[in-house]
Amino acid sequence: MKKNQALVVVDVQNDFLEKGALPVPAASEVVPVINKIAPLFDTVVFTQDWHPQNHISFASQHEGGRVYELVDVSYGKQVLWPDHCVQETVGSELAPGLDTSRCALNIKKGTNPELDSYSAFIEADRSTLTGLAEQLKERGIDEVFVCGLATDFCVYWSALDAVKLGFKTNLVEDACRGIDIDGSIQKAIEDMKARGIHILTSAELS
Ligand code: VGL
Ligand code: ZN
Repeated sequence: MKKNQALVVVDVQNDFLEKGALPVPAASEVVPVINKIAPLFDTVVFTQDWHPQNHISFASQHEGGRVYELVDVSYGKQVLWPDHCVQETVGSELAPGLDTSRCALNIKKGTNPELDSYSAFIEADRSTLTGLAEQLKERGIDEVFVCGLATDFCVYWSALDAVKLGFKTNLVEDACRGIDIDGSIQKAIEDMKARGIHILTSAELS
């Protein structure tokens, strides 16, 4: 791959694996695919969902809150999730077997108790930057290849924001798995295509 291209590996963490707190079906299948493509890139970013124990996205923090329920919060609608990816717990660690030897940047997001961040670039208030875009631009990167978990949440929001922030954006589809609430994976893929995100497979990279 070229110097101006980065691989962005979103949230491949224990809590999103099959036995985790917020399991993504077949999630661990992305690990060998990511390990295969990471060496093709000079810059590899690993993001981690990194919540405090009292995070606003946890159903446990809302009276009568139910998992997958949509509630109103100060910055709009928030899906309520099981407690997941709590900072410094096993659940928030990157998945075992994931080769991070080429990691250039590690972004931790969702750290503010009052604010979620599906996106690796812009938090859910749609204005707070995580710093990733700036760090990539400093390195001369203007094209990203996004993969990881979950296709229909953090991968989707990260890819959309990459476009918004001026990056040429690609999705490595077989290096992603999704949660799929009411067809949300297909909806996310269609929306990404409509916004000019190039969908490709790992076999097309070299
Ligand atoms: C994610 C739900 C809640 C994700 C993170 O990584 O896709 N999904 N927090
Ligand atoms: Zn989260």
